[in-house]
Amino acid sequence: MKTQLLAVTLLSALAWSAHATKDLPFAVEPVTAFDEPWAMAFLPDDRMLVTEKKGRLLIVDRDGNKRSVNGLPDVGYGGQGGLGDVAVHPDFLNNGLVYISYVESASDGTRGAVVGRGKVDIDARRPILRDFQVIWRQYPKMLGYGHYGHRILFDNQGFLWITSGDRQKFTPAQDMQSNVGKVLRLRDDGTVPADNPFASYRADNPLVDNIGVYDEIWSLGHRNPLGVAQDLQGQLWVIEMGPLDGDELNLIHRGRNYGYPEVSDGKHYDGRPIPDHATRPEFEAPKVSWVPSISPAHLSFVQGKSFKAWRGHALASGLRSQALVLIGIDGDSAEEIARYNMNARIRSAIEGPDGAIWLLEDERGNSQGRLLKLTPK
Ligand SMILES: [Ca+2]
Repeated sequence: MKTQLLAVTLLSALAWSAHATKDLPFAVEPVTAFDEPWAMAFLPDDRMLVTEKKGRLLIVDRDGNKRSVNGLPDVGYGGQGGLGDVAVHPDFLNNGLVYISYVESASDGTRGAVVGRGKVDIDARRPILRDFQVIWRQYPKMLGYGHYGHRILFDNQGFLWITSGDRQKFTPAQDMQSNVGKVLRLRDDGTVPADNPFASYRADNPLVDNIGVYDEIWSLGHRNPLGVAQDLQGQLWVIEMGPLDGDELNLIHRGRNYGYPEVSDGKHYDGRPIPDHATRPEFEAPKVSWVPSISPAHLSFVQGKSFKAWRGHALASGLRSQALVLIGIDGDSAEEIARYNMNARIRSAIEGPDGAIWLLEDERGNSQGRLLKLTPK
């Protein structure tokens, strides 16, 4: 009886899987799986680094073989927090530098995201994160377990970008005495470039000089920005999780205010309305806003090595929408052009050096999140 039930379950699972993928314009190959995966980044040799929220960093080859990197800092795991993003320094082949973001807990129970960097010899028999140092902290630390943001990106000029979520506290996104609810631009060692929009603002205001965060800010008024990527023209885009509906794709301009929590095309979870973006033209409006929401968890752009028709398009990973969302970019405008149902919450989607598109699923219930390899049919 048990065997029969198992056989039926397996057959229906296979049938479901065939049904789920037959209409997709790409083949889907599961490669391996992880415990609460959050982010991935490619290494120069087409291996990748993958983070798991509970605090593991893994080196993964194309066949899905994994090796754990030792020596990671303690992470404040819980809610939306834990180990977060991972990025590889543009000069990794010479300096071996790997950047991670994670949640740091203070003794009084407050938390905040931090970004740190260390060196990894990825070919060592037992890889270790060495000379680790924290180079950035969310300020101030706050109570609560959500909206850390903490995506990190190196742009094509070598600047380090950090997205910092509003920690579910709303108003700090407009508060220039905090780096919460902002998009930040730093050098690779965490110092502030002199041409940041508010760098001189700090210098001109000795009373606030000890705060030390104004100068990091590139743009403000963000809610929970979970994706940051540069398009093929070099423009910077940020995708952010809106409140109840109202997710946004924003083209990021120097020193601009993106409006949260003063405006949003969504509404608060308790039903309170928020004025739409259109009512306050002084705030930068999103290029795409999603009502209902897609719950975007990540953003990347496609070079089109294998997926040639997608060249220049953006990929947004959907959690609640369980979708891979394809977004067309035309100059400074954008629109959703396709949505592929993946039947799983998608954490991340990145085109690899091989031209395949790699998807990282979120964990689902007790199952692990899979790494999927997408190739054109
Ligand atoms: Ca906005």
